[in-house]
Amino acid sequence: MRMEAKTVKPRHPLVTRLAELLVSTWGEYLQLEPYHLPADLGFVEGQLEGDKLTIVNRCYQSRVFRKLHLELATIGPNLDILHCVMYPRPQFDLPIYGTDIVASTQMVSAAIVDLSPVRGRLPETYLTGLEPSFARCTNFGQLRNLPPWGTIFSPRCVFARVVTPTEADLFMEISRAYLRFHCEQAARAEAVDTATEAEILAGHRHYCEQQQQNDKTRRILAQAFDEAWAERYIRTVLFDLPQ
Ligand code: BLA
Repeated sequence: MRMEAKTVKPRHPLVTRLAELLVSTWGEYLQLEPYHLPADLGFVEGQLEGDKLTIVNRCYQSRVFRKLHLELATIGPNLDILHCVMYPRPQFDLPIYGTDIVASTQMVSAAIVDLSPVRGRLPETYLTGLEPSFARCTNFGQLRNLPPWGTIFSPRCVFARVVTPTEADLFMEISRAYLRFHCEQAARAEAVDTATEAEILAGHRHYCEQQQQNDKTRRILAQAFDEAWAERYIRTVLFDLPQ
């Protein structure tokens, strides 16, 4: 394991494009401040069945977001992963933007983007605002079913296999629309009362607990490092709870 500041070069164009979109949109809408991850977990390297696993994290915070996390991982010669979660501070009644891309050189087996509710149901403004983009999902050749722990996702969740360049463009356009809509909502968000805040915090906890059940993520990390490392990484970097 090494700790020096480094970057990975993702090789899949969809991963590169989405990473650039996320960082540039954050810069456009939000006043970014640094967010410090545990010192040894910003850049990590491991071995997965002889292949090198490299993880690079970028993390910020802002007035409304307690943690804006973008992770890029490359495994061996042809697997790229993008993971991103925008955790609002629990004082703001906003859903959680999350996206994950699992890409091999040939195709993207999983591309998911959602604004996940934290108080039971996605607010009406979001349901309506995201609808035109969500409706374009019918243009994906293969939509995927959510796993059993995926009850946290909203009715506007997009989960597809991405094979053609047209599908890659479509995923980018939907992601861009979801992200911009969300940043616009966040810009005018105002703090809630403490009772609502407690409810939101419970919703964040539930979101993280469900995400922690994704065995596919856990297996990759545990194979490249070990079970204890995977557990710590999942609980402190990927799906940590606010203090
Ligand atoms: C699926 N996530 C996966 C898969 C892998 C990873 C290998 C299986 C791909 C497939 O089914 O085709 C791996 N994802 C990782 C790793 C990291 C990662 C190693 O982020 C980080 C180090 N996952 C998220 C977020 C969402 C998410 C934020 O991290 C959604 C907002 C969803 N990933 C998600 C879902 C699946 C998935 C729903 C499919 C799981 C399944 O079908 O069982």
